[in-house]
Amino acid sequence: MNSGKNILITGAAGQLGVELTARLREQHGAEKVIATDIRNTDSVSKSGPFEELDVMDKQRMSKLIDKYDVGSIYHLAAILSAKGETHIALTWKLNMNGLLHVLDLAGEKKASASSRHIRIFWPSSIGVFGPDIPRERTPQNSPLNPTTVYGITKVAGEQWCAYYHRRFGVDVRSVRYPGLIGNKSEPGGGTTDYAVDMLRSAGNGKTFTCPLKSGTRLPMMYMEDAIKAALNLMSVPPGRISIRTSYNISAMSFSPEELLSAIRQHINGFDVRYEPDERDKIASSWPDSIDDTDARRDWDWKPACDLPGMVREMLKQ
Ligand code: AKB
Repeated sequence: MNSGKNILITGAAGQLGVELTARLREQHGAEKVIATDIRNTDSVSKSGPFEELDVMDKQRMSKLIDKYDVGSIYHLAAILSAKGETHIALTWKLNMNGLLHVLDLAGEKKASASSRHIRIFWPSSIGVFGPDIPRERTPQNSPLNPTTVYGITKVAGEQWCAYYHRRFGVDVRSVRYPGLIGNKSEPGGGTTDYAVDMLRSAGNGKTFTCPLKSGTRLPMMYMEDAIKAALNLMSVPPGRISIRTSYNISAMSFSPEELLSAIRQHINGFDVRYEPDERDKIASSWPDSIDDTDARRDWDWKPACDLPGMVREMLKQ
């Protein structure tokens, strides 16, 4: 068996990708972490190896895996929920084909003469859930009836991960991320992006126009915890992983009005105007909060940052 030495990240210039690339380069050395994205971005191409990669190009992905002796892939490239609704066919194509290429290549290279073993991290999302779930502490095994094309790709993706693990022994691991909040990179195209945008407006002293109703609660997570979840899950021995679709994970939950009052602890005069749009419909079909008992049991998942801590960190930076 040959476990490749290096790490490849797709979608490295995205919101999670920028911060995960930086952390992996700190931990393993810049030359061991190959950032890829559809376009070259200084945020990831200046600090280490970078290759342009469209995840729909399986041949090029295969060449890069061999060229860099890749043993782990963080496959992050995807179109998110709000943008997906205006690019339906592309979202299906990119989100599904990208994942299938990664899974297929891991299976093919494991079975080939070089017997290369590749461990994969793929983020799923609370977007797998739909309006028929218990909204409080949504259990791991709830019905998966999403209302968005993004959610459909995540449900199908979870099933493909379990299938490739069962059928070909591909070591793929996944979490259902809530909305992610960080300040080193821009979110793009998500329903939960409003939270980062509201914090930015507060920092810039501007009134924020909120696309969600004041009371629409959603599960959220500070970027530090999101990175910790990915790295912890990727580091545990395969035998500890009992869920090969995707793990529920949770950190905090809040509505726009709860975020507003947490921001007002620091910036008294900050104001929000509510103009709910299509994003509120998506958010209203998602959980209020998540039950992450299985992740806590299997790989000791525990978030560190709550709402006041997240707001403090975001406004500081
Ligand atoms: C989105 O809002 O689309 C994402 C997600 C929760 O998956 N942030």
